[in-house]
Amino acid sequence: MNNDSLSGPVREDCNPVEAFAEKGYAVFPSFLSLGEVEDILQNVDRYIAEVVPGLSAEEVFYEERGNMQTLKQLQSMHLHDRWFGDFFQGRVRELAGQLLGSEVIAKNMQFFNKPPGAGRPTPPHQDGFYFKLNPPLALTMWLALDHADAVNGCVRYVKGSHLKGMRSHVLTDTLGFSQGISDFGSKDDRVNEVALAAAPGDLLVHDAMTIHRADGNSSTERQRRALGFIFYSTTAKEDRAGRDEYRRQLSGQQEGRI
Ligand SMILES: O=C(O)CCC(=O)C(=O)O
Repeated sequence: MNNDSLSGPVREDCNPVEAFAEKGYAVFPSFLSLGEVEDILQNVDRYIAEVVPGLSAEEVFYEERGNMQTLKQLQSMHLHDRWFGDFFQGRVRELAGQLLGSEVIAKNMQFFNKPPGAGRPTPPHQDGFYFKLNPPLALTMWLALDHADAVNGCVRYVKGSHLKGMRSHVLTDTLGFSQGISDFGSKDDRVNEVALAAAPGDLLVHDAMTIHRADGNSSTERQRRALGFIFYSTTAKEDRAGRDEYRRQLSGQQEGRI
């Protein structure tokens, strides 16, 4: 399925907190200036050159094993580098608190890439399935570092899906996105899916229950880089047994792939 009616990240016509509550996502065009994005990209390059060589396989994923050109995901960047750690505590954290209406925990900072010609699709999923929170009060921010569109795999949200409960998920063979919705593609999913084109500096934010996915990168030259920021509300409690079971499945999957 490929709904190609692309929406650009136009400024919300209502209050972003209300848009977020109603649709399950909100868009913040030009959240960062191009200069700030350039600064991030330089630090990403530095991180890849200096920090990545010392990280474990759970924190660095490649589309093709051993091929550095196909780097697709970095986990927990805030724990390994002061610059990213400070960034995580800044404006993004303040916005997360406003959208969730509570104090927040800055949980995970990620780098997502879809390398040209190699970037595979992101399976449809709800982040809350991975987070194992009760209640599932959390959000994810997705900050575009390149132009993202239907060709190189922009993010697609199913509007209003955050109000319709947790769908069943099954293990996928996509490294970095180990769970996908088993019965995705209903009429409701298709009618409500919105593909969000984004420019460098645009920020997309989605609720932990919002269904989202992305196509692969079918361009031959363009990367599709982004930073992800995950915040939990302090009012949400982690279901430790559920989380441990999920980690067990994930490590089983990684042993088979790496
Ligand atoms: O970058 C992508 O393709 C998807 C990212 C994602 O699933 C997320 O930020 O929760």
